[in-house]
Amino acid sequence: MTATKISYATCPLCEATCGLEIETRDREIISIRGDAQDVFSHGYLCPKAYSLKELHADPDCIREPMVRRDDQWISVSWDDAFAEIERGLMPILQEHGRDALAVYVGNPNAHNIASLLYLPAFLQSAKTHNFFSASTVDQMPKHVTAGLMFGTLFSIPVPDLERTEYLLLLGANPLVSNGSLMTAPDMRGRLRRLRQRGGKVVVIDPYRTRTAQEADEHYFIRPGHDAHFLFALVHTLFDEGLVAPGTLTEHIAGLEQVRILAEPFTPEWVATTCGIAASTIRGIARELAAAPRAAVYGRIGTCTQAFGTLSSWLVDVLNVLTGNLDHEGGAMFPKAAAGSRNATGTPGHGRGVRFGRWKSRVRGLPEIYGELPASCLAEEIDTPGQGQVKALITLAGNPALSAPNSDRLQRALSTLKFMVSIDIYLNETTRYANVILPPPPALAHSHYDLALYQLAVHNVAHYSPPVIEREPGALDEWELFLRLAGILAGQGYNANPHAVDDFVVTTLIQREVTTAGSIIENRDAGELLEALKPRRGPERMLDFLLRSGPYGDAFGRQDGISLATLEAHPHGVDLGPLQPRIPEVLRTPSGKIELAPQPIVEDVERLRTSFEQSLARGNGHMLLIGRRDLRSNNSWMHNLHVLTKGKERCTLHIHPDDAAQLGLVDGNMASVASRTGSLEIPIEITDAVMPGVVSIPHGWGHTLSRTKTRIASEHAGVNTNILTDEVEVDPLSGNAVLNGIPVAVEKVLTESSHHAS
Ligand SMILES: Nc1nc2c(c(=O)[nH]1)N[C@H]1C(S)=C(S)[C@@H](COP(=O)(O)OP(=O)(O)OC[C@H]3O[C@@H](n4cnc5c(=O)[nH]c(N)nc54)[C@H](O)[C@@H]3O)O[C@H]1N2
Ligand SMILES: Nc1nc2c(c(=O)[nH]1)N[C@H]1C(S)=C(S)[C@@H](COP(=O)(O)OP(=O)(O)OC[C@H]3O[C@@H](n4cnc5c(=O)[nH]c(N)nc54)[C@H](O)[C@@H]3O)O[C@H]1N2
Ligand code: SF4
Ligand SMILES: [Mo]
Repeated sequence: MTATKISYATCPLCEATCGLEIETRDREIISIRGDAQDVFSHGYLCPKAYSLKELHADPDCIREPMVRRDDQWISVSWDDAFAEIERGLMPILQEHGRDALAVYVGNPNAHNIASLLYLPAFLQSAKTHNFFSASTVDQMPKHVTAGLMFGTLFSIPVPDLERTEYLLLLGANPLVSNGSLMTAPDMRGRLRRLRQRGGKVVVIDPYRTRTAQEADEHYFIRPGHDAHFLFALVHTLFDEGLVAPGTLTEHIAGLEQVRILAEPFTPEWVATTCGIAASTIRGIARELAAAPRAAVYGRIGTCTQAFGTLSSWLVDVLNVLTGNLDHEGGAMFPKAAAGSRNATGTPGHGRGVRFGRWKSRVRGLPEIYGELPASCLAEEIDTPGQGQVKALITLAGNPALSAPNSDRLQRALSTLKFMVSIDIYLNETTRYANVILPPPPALAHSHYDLALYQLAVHNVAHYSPPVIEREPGALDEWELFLRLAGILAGQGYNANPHAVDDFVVTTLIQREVTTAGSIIENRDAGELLEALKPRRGPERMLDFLLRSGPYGDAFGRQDGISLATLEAHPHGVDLGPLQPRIPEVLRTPSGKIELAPQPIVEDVERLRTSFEQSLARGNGHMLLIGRRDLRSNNSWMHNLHVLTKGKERCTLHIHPDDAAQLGLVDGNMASVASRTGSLEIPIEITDAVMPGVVSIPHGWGHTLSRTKTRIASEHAGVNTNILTDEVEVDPLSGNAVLNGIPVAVEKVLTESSHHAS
């Protein structure tokens, strides 16, 4: 028997980036533990990490390329799969143009270095305007405000958790989600320490979450009313003379405009709709102003709603007005070792961001950072006319469950002429594909969190090589991307990915040496390319990004890091606590923090006039929200016994008062109906949810035919996105509204199956 081996790697499952210690024998995982020496997570793990072992051995996982012939899936060679894609896809593009292809990129790509590095090249070859991603069912409002206020899409301030003394959290449940746009392993430990040093945590959420239970104070808010509430805080700060941006003053533009915009939002007015008393609002504003180190943080509950961008903007406005932005213990800008646009080029100003360079064909919604809203995907497929989408490529995405109005989207997917998926499961989305390409298993490729370290509460860099050797003949994810790119670029199905890779890295180097202010400005590109040898693929790109990044060795010109440094530190490299970065971090054309960007200012009127509408009450106006569960991960970790065993979790949470009024009984079934559809679901009565609000988790509903996820179908649940409405978006970001959906709830008289078909 071969000896066992111990490896260290980063958990790829959520944004916390915990360090794993993994024992393997050949390609088998023997055990997974927290890496006690990890510089960031210090051994912390959540229950999901252990499930990587079962995931790795899941018999339902796709291991070979598959081609669908009618309703039969057959395994084929890689060459045959790519040839099939070329035969299926290219005639459609030749006949109908490039926009006939849509691309949808799902959440796991955010954790995948190959995707992050090679997606741009792939999209360049695809040459379609119809690019969609999970970002517009998630955090796009944060990218919009980051771009407009600070100049780049990832300039998102994060709470300096290690030093803050007052944390106001809205629409986030980091004790369950393990944090988002705030990379911080062990949120429970971090919040405990915050409180132990005398700090205070206040949670604003229509649900009394685990995070709320651990906080000092929790207030229910009516879903979708965060912008009202936050504006009332801003109003109070001005009203009571508490605005104190301190050293930020010389770096901000638009302060007076913010004051004028906040004028109508008195706490008394706002209290009538948001459900939080005026005295409480004033109290929170005063505490926020008085705390020496405070941070306001808003996450998905504040993004996936009709005022997502306004709410996200107001979060940062409050951090500025109280002088906490960019200050120790406030909301600070991480400085990532690689790939961060606010750490390259000339410090202090830049080109800023521009949106709406093209519009979606059917609804005319603007492009944001090259993307169109996922809420538009169905209509782009099912609305005939010039430019109609006829083919789709999904990359690690399950929009059939995760995007709004999934019934319509699923119907649309069934009409596609050709579809390709890179995925590990035959699931609700990939069942419509003609070809499925499997990536290597999670632990069989290298890992570096290019995106998430840009959001980390402590500056770290951690690279891990593959823990498990790839099966002979299996392709790495970057090779999949580049072979698809080769097909789309007209180079044929067997174009050599290595040649494309050389081209991609040369372009990258070329761009950096001609960037004013870069630490490798004016260097010889050919020489640098030579210096990266013999690396290739993501490792070569990463080495380049690290060496030309803010801690880089500038290819020998200075003391600094390279990929070799990270390879020598298997538990990660600690790059220190967050440091103040203003004005250097800014990339706005003015070189200022834009406190009142024009598009945002123009949207305030919509908020102001939304009051009447939001006063509607009663059944038909119950508001549906989502919830996350520690042992789940969006739609795709339900095929694992370790995570699904136990009591059913896909239930309707409803307040006892509402249940009594509607005659609902715990454990019985309720029907829930919205504009887009209806479903039946078991009732769970709990006063953790705000009266007038009901909650259903997303990512369930594994009842569909022609899928192959055996365990998931035994714990099927229902798909809440049958109820969410693709028509409702946050206009500035195009983000889907997935919380605060008006629904009617009724008891189901006959005891019927809760499995929606
Ligand atoms: N109602 C409601 N809807 C929501 C949300 C909500 O809160 N409420 N949340 C939204 C959010 S935040 C998000 S991010 C989206 C997620 O939306 P999606 O990204 O569309 O969905 P996921 O469930 O993350 O699906 C991931 C897909 O990738 C596959 N996969 C897993 N690992 C890998 C891998 O290593 N490589 C490849 N190639 N494939 C892999 C899985 O099989 C699955 O098909 O859902 C959104 N939908
Ligand atoms: N265990 C687990 N972890 C995950 C995931 C998972 O599915 N399961 N998904 C991952 C992904 S893709 C993401 S994006 C992150 C998300 O991470 P978080 O943002 O922390 O997500 P949630 O836990 O859904 O918390 C959102 C909270 O918003 C509340 N909420 C709903 N509507 C409103 C509203 O209008 N206003 C306010 N103030 N609150 C509202 C909900 O009640 C909920 O408590 O989690 C990641 N981590
Ligand atoms: S918290 Fe996230 S990164 Fe950490 S072990 Fe759990 S799933 Fe993995
Ligand atoms: Mo997400």
